[in-house]
Amino acid sequence: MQKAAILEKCGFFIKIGRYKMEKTGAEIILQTLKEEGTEVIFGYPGANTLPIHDRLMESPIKHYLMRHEQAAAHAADGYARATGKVGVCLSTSGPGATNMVTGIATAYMDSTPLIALTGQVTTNLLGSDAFQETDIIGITMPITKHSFLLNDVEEVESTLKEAFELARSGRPGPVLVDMPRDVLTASCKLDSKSNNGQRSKKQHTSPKEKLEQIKQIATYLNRAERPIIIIGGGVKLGKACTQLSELIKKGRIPFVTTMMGIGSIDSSNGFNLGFIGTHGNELANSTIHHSDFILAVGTRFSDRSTSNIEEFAPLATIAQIDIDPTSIGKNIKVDLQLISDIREAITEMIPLVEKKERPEWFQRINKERELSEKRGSREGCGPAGKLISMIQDVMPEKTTAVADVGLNQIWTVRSWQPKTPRGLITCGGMGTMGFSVPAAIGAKIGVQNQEVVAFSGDGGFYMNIQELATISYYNLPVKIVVFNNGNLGMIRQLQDLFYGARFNACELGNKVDMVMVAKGFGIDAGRVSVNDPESGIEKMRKTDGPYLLEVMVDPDTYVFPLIPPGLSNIEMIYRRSD
Ligand SMILES: Cc1ncc(C[n+]2csc(CCOP(=O)(O)OP(=O)(O)O)c2C)c(N)n1
Repeated sequence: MQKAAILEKCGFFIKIGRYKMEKTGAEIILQTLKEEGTEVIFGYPGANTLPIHDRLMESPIKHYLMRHEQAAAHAADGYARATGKVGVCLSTSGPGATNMVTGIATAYMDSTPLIALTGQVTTNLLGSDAFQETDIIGITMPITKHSFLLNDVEEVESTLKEAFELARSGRPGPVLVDMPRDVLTASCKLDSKSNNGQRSKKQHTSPKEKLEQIKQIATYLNRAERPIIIIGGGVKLGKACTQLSELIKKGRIPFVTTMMGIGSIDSSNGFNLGFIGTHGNELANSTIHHSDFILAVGTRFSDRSTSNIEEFAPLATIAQIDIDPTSIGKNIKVDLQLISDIREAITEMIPLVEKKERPEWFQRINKERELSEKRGSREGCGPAGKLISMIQDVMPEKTTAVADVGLNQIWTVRSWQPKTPRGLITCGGMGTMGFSVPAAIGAKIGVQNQEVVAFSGDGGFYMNIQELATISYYNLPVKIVVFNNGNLGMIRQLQDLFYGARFNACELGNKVDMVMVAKGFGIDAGRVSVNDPESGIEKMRKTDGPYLLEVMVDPDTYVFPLIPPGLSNIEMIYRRSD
């Protein structure tokens, strides 16, 4: 057999110029991505994705070569969270695809719109344990909105369009498209079986029913003496921040947020009581506890927000609005429900909400605020929190902060005051260590005119340390702040408080010279003590390119207050000795 014929049979051959009117699967994918607004792909190649990488050379879409597929998914996730667009990541089959799984699950838990493209062995080998074959569809079904296998080149365009529609519609989330190599190299006429991604849109509630439910919620809200609004991540995703802000101001209703909801509404309007949950603000938790009516918008009441569900908001009637029917009543029994686009629902509710002063409710809240400040609950972030605020003070107003996981995450989300809904990015649902650096790469590429600072602990930083090479190679001016306490700090705190200070498997040690490591990757770096950070912050600020600031922290620096596991959200502890 001739070489060309052999290559074609093996699914390697790209038929350039042979079928002038036809396109290969790879070309169709890139053209559809472009039509769907994709400007960048975060990826890592393998033999099974080479047909795409080859065609990418002629495409206006820029491919960023990450150093690990997990990081490619986090970068696409960070890009999506920073821009509101759909992020796209690409890996090869087998190990490349499984490496992306953690990143896909992270996006799924926080409803980030993402397209994960995975290479796959040729269709004739599917199910034969072929080299680098993995059933990535089976693996990812529970962590995607849907996972598609491309069986036929004629389905490529319509499937990809459907994937985009799914990723961004309703409650957004990741969608995986698995691409056998022979489908990428086969060709067909474009549009042959296309349905242009027009899915039948499910109507869950009739408009009349919906209006009735909106009226009912507004009536409860107007009658309530101690109402409160809980803002979840769905408010940003549903682009309902302005409308909700208007409703809050009109009804003078205090609000709290979940961790994902932080930054949705301008905190300086005086109605923000902070965020709720295990590591939330005391005032937010206690106000929820005493409220008589809760309007929960775009939140699924995760266990991290509610703590002990049996004792959550014992006095309140609860109304929940969400676009995702499966989120309604999923974790907490609710009294009133509305399945709806949040922006539409709130817009319709504004005229129905009465102007009220609520002097007694605010008096009570202010008293509680004073008490909690006396108990010292605001100082729980200590010197690390101060350093984060100092960094925010010297950075431009629209700087985006990306938090990792651990004590550093709590320090960051409690201390960084986002000025825009997308000004603080963190992974709430999965709590994935190693998220911040790759997500900051994606965010920086998405919002190039804005500064991006990643905050991490030493443990999380090691988890995707290879991405320093990506930052350095593309000279991305990302700033990285690593809190180095030589420990898995949050684990250490839990062992200290709840396991009789029997520390095990939490010490990382201080043998690694992070400044030298960063410089080895070609990134300028400096080290400061958390108590004396000015010079380091200034150097970081003045550096045009990427910069790593290593911040030395005492391992006994913890985060307070917190709700011990299993307790209700008013049973917080304030110090080690409580
Ligand atoms: C991938 C992953 N593995 C394990 C955990 C469990 N975990 C949560 S916080 C934490 C410690 C984080 O340590 P570090 O990154 O040093 O941050 P610090 O708490 O010291 O700020 C660990 C191990 C996790 N969230 N993610």
